[in-house]
Amino acid sequence: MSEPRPATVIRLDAKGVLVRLDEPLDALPEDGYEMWCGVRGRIHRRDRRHQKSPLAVGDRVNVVHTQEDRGAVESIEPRRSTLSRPASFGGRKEHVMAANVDRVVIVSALDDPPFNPSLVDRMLAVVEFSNLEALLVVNKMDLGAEPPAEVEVYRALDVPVILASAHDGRGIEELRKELVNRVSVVAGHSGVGKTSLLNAVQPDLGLAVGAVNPVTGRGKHTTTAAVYVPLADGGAVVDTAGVREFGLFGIPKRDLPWLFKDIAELAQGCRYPDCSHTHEPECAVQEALVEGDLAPFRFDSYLKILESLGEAE
Ligand SMILES: Nc1nc2c(ncn2[C@@H]2O[C@H](COP(=O)(O)OP(=O)(O)OP(=O)(O)O)[C@@H](O)[C@H]2O)c(=O)[nH]1
Ligand SMILES: [Mg+2]
Ligand SMILES: [Zn+2]
Repeated sequence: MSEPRPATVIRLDAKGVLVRLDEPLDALPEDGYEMWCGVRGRIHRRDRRHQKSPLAVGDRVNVVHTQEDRGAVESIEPRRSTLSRPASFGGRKEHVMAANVDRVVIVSALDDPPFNPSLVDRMLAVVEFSNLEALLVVNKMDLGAEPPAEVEVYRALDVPVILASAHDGRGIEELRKELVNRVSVVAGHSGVGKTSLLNAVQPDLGLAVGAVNPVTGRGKHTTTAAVYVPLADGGAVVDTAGVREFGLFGIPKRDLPWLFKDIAELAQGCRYPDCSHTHEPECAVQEALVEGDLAPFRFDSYLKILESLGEAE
């Protein structure tokens, strides 16, 4: 049997784990980079019992070639970052959507399905908690004249925003530049055009896209599992399956005020250092709301998450 070689997990399904080797191997078909692997029993589940699966797309692994186009995962490297959500609503198991990423590209559509600031805010909180960078893409800008009003609020929070359309090509060059030489994960509701944007950035990808259901206005969950796509100019992107809800995994309720940058900054003026900004006297966040110095939609998102964390605990 051959010696272990470093590789990246690019897909996971019932057939096993598809990896991309750092260096091609002559014995493998096509370009020699991809190999289907099983996972050796002894690494299965070690340290990752609370996770839906011990491996995630983006994981760095060491693999051995066994026969034809197949091999086995021998060991898993520690992760430098993760983007996670609960494996089920209110569940205790973690679903790692992508590992070893630098940046989360939050995609929302201008319309069809409608722009959803509360999902953007949830994802920004998770990005902050996970020590990742955020990039917001408002796709389908061909469907209207004006960007959503919330965009200015995000820019003021230092979140870079790209106004794009996978259909007419605006913003695509800008997005391509942002994706190069780093690893990004693209996330958002089904049908917002995550996969269409990646196909526009790199036209030879040919990933499947699906129409939005005209009756419900929702996407049809065309992308069913995360897939890691190396980019021609360097770097990689993980395309993910659209989410209906973006639950927060492992975030203690008391940390939430610090994950909303605008609220965290205002909170320095609150009387109580552990102010939840919901009922306490001399709350600078409440004052800012009255004065118009905090966007009401941001506070609404904060409250909604606070309530949902209350239910889960
Ligand atoms: N008008 C318009 N439609 C778009 C644009 N981008 C994507 N679409 C359409 O939106 C639908 C959904 O696109 P997908 O790329 O499959 O969306 P997705 O976010 O990957 O969806 P899931 O894989 O289900 O999570 C398709 O019918 C696309 O043709 C755009 O910029 N403008
Ligand atoms: Mg998709
Ligand atoms: Zn307060």
